[in-house]
Amino acid sequence: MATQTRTRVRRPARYKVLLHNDDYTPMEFVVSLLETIFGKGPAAATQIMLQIHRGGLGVAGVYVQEIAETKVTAVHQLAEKRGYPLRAGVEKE
Ligand code: TYC
Repeated sequence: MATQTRTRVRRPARYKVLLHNDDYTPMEFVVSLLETIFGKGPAAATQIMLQIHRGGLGVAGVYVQEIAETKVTAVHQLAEKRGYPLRAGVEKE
């Protein structure tokens, strides 16, 4: 009888995209980023933005690494274009 090799399925690690609070980025800009880059609806986007505004940090979304890093780049590009100091980063879940 043939030897059977069982290979376990590994789910890809997931990464949180974190947004940081600052004093200069307008609230509406953060809400629009959460809608356009992270696919949140207006209510969820507003909630996340306020959580960041009050708590200093918040999770915009959770993705596999490459997608998470692409989202961070998109945030930085849009913020830079407008001259806002918005910071974003990824953290392994
Ligand atoms: N604190 C900003 C303000 O009062 C709003 C803000 C929210 C900025 C979330 C960044 O990630 C952020 N305009």
